[in-house]
Amino acid sequence: MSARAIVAAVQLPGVGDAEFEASLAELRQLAKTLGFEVVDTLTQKRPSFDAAAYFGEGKREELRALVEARADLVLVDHEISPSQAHNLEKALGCEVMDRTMVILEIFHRHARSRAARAQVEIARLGYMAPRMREAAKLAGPQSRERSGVGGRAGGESQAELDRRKVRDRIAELQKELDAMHLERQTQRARRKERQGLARVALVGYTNAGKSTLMRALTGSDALVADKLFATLDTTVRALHPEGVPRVLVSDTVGFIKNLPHGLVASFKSTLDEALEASLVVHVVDASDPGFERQLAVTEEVLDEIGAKDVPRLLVFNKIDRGGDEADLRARHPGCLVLSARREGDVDRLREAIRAFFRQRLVEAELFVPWSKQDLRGEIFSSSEVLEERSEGEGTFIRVRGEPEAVKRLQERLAV
Ligand SMILES: Nc1nc2c(ncn2[C@@H]2O[C@H](COP(=O)(O)OP(=O)(O)OP(=O)(O)O)[C@@H](O)[C@H]2O)c(=O)[nH]1
Ligand SMILES: [Mg+2]
Repeated sequence: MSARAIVAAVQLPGVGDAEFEASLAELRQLAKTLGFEVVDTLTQKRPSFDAAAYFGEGKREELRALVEARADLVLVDHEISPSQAHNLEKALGCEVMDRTMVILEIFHRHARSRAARAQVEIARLGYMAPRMREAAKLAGPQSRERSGVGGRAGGESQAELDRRKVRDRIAELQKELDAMHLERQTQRARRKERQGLARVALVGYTNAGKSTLMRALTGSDALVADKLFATLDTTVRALHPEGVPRVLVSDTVGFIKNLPHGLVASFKSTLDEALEASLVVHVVDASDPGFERQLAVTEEVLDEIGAKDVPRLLVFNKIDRGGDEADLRARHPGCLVLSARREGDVDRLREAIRAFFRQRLVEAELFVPWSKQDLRGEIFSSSEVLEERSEGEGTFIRVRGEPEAVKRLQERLAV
């Protein structure tokens, strides 16, 4: 049987009803992703969070009665301090998870690759460390005595020891990640050499349909799921059918409101893919009532990771489920409105991507002497051959390709 959860939140004065509701709905979706059954929602308007226990005393009692009657845990729609969490748990007599912890838990469960797992663990340790300190503080002085046995460094408390362990572990993971990062960079550089520079990254809010579009565009088998953060690793595939230039598409981790800061930092390297792309396709779920906010959050995170200046193509997806197409077009000039479920729509997106990369192509005439005919393979694979004629000392080949690819061919022929 799945755990029963109550979703609970304080509505602060500056937060409108629609925004508040959307955020609660999102937390319910997050809870569902973790396999919880959400049995109730409890909210309270307050000028600020209760400093000691997030909710005021009356609400805490109401919540406690609800928990006793029908729930196993409470999910709070804010990040709360370690002592607030601890006091709230004591008052309610059940486990309390805040929004950050819920998201971290999802990332933890969905992480597959070595890199993603290490990144999530760093973020989790960063989140847990102050909470461990809080628990140790509350455990009192006996925890200090415990550290005396076993001949550990004199006077070091259990909490200090734990803290050092956490720090060491984070440093160790970071070292691993740096090594993986370096390896990825080398791979990427090699890929660039071999396959050219036409890169497009699909980015957007979680559940917007990035992986669905990835599948449709590339014929790959990216994981698609009606879950939040189904994708944690970047995958790269060629746009299908292949053309010139060969375009590589990458699918990336989704964004969310209040993405825990530890995660923004750790997923930065994953999102390097987006930074290196020549084109960012920003996918938005047009059928979601909160899509404007989701769009804004994604733009913010893109800014934060330094992708502000990468050319953007805005794509409103899921239009088959809802959304006002005319309004979207009027308000976001140059956007595409489509459904990943309609083949014709996906063709339009593919064509828009191709058109973007075609604009950058240059034409050049290469002279290939007989002694360098072994370069023909490279010429044909890295650019489009428009015309070819043999004359005297070799062949003239007229090509169209990416500026970098053409330049590389010219350099190879010059030596
Ligand atoms: N009706 C409809 N559903 C869609 C469309 N595109 C995607 N979906 C559904 O939306 C859900 C999420 O799709 P994904 O492709 O996994 O979304 P994502 O952006 O990759 O999500 P994360 O990896 O979690 O960030 C799935 O259930 C899809 O089948 C669409 O155009 N129309
Ligand atoms: Mg995905």
